[in-house]
Amino acid sequence: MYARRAAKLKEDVKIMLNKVVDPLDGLEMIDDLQRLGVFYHFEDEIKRVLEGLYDNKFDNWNEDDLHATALKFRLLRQHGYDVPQEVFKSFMDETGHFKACLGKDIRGMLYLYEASYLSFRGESILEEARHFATRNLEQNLKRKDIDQDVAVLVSHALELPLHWRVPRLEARWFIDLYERRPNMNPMLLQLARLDFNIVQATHQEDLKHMSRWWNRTGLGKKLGFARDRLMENFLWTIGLNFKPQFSNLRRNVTVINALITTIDDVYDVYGTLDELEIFTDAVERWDISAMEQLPDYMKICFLALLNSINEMGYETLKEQGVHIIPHLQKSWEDLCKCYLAEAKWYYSGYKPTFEEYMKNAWISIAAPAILTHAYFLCTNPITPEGSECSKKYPSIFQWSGTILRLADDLGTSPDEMKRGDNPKSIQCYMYETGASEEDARKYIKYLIGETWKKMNEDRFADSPFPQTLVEIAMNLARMSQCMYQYGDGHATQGQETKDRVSSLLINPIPLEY
Ligand code: LA6
Ligand code: MN
Ligand code: MN
Ligand code: MN
Ligand code: MN
Repeated sequence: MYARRAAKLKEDVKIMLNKVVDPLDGLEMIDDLQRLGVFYHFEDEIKRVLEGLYDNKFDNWNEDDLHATALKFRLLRQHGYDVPQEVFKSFMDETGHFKACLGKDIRGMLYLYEASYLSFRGESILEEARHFATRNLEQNLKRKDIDQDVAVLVSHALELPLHWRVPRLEARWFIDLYERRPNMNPMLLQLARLDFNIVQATHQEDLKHMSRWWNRTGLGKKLGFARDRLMENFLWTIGLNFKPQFSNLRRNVTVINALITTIDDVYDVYGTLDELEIFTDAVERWDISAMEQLPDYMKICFLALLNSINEMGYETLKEQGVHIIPHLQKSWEDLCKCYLAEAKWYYSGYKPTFEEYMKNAWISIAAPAILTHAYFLCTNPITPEGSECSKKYPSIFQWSGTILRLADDLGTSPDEMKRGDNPKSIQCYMYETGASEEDARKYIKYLIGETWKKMNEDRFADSPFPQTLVEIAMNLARMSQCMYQYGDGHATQGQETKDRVSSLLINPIPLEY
């Protein structure tokens, strides 16, 4: 019944989208569809609307409407249209600052703020826009007479901009807010709620399957020192790609995440340096005969890795006739070598420079391993150019890994330093510059922002990757900013993660019939 109802609503929304005349109406509808999490049903229609707008070039942009200009800029850039930052020039005075009178328009400020996060390096107008809008929104939030629904939107935006937010989590949050909006479209609201629940049922199937798999491996029970975090490992995959047709990707990435979380603990928490050398060597050889030399607890871990990854390779060989195991293996070898380097730093008390640390750390956080596997799991046909991603990781893997690493260090390094671990980005920066921890943290957050700009630029570079993979790379960065927003959401089993699991995976949205 739900599926039939949703199908009908989808048709109605398509008709509505195709009838849009006023460009601003079209843009707002797209913005809502995205935030409500139902955009993926309307990719062709959205493209058509944006294409029509882009053909207008930049001369007849609505020069006195900040909200409209900012929205148009943000959506076009998000979808890969080359729009210059200069479209905001008409809102600035001769001194190169945004006109003070704009500050009265909170909605305009909010949209300018969100648009500024689509920036590239060195775009000074957008940099100025970000400062101006942030300052202004912070001040507005302090006003007693501010509209409560606006206040909720503004503080949500200031906490994390839309461009950095995980689409599925944002959808769950926005659906409730949208319901209260005076001019909301009941058809969109209904579709969003129904679709959320229908997709959630698919996620529950994925989770059941993966939970059985994890229990069958016995790793959680056998390796008492390692994090037993199937739910969290699965939650990441919802962040990376929630679309119902990507179950296979989510299931396999859950396996990868579980192996990463376990093996990371082997290196950081339990293994002796000698054992770690042997394990690294075994992963390099990728052969059953390497089992002989491993201690028992590593045998089960190594065989789980070998079997799981080879099985993924088997599926691809069967489906596409392509032999990908050497590529997958390479990413594990790189990962383990970087783990080993950190273990050596730790045991020798070595303090790398910040740069030396980061060269290793964007790989040791496993982003290249995750994204390499994701490439082979979401691409058909796999191409020779794309397969090169394991030989030389593309820059988008590096930006994604850099953000994941920095966000992880912000959230996990306090506990890691207490337990004993190699110095992380914060500590390396402090040793090298003499900065306080507070300043080091500020610097790391600044770097996350700068790295996002590079990621934004990469959207416009030639790439052998499907859009799905580019989205996954960005979503990995987004998910890390969410998981480590209040500390270590991956490991500590705190309330934030529990709430996210409940709202995304357990509780459906109540429907009125
Ligand atoms: C990192 O933990 C870890 F296990 C993660 C889950 C982060 C990214 C990997 C995924 C998505 P920890 P370290 C599975 O903070 O030792 O221990 O590199 O990583 O800092
Ligand atoms: Mn660790
Ligand atoms: Mn580690
Ligand atoms: Mn370590
Ligand atoms: Mn960490």
